[in-house]
Amino acid sequence: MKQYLDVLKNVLENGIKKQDRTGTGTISLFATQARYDLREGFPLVTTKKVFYKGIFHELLWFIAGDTNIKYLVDNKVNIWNEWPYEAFKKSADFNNESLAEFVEKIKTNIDFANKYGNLGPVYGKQWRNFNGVDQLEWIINEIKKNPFSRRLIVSAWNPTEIGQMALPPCHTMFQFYVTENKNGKNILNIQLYQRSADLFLGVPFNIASYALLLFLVAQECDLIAGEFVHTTGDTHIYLNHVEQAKLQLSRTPHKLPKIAVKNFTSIFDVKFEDIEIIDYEFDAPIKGEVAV
Ligand code: THF
Repeated sequence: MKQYLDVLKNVLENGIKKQDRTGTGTISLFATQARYDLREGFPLVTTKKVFYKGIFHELLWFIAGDTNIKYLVDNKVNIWNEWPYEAFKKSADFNNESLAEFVEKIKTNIDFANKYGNLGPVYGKQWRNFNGVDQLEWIINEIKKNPFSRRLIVSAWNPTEIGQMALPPCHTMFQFYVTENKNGKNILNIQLYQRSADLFLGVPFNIASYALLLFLVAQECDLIAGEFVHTTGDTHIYLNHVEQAKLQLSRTPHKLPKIAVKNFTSIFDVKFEDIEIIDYEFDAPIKGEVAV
């Protein structure tokens, strides 16, 4: 994962200080690109331990079209809790509950989860129902029927619904591209355009998430998973992540793990338990606060 470390280094060295919505402050650089070839291994950052189970649950949650944090918290994935909690704090029902108490209520009280666990029409909603269009189903059929199309695009950026989202999408759109392979199966590639990239916390998640999406769509369409091209707009390191980023840069990347999905029948029926990461070698975890 030298590519990831190169972007981290580039932003640390060339980024400029920039104020941001959360008030944390960042070092930021506009427009970077990194390429990860899945034929060389699964791109999971190795210079810190990455909570990949959370990433896999999150992707299955997107694919299912779900936008309520209940599925995530039921599966011990706590990466989206801060946003509905902020909304709950502003509601009439708020009684000084802590974030942990809020999450416990989401787990144990279904009416509460329905009322306060929803993030609005975020990723899952747009992938599966963008003003009535099931983009994910459409794109899979299109790759199968018309693999060399130049229109293999899914957009999560829906201006008609942004106002209702807890957070407008950071990964705004992706495009597939099939490369002909005379010696075997054709190769499926994906490019993500991410408008805002939290390099230390979010990006290791985002890379692994889109790599898994590429892997699953390739399985579904009987293609080989090739390159994931990660293009980022506002590429930033929060000021309270700078030391963590430097620590990571002092480490040497390990060889990449492999991924396998057992009992694959369809991308819409993948079970979390069937996704396997093989030979993941990693360095010690590094903590960092998420900016809300
Ligand atoms: N907001 C911000 N500021 N950064 C983001 O990366 C981000 N996301 C999603 C939505 N808003 C965002 C949420 N994704 C973690 C990782 C990904 C997130 C949010 C939080 C996180 O805290 N990771 C820690 C702990 C993981 C754990 O063990 O629970 C980590 O060390 O990786 C961009 O998609």
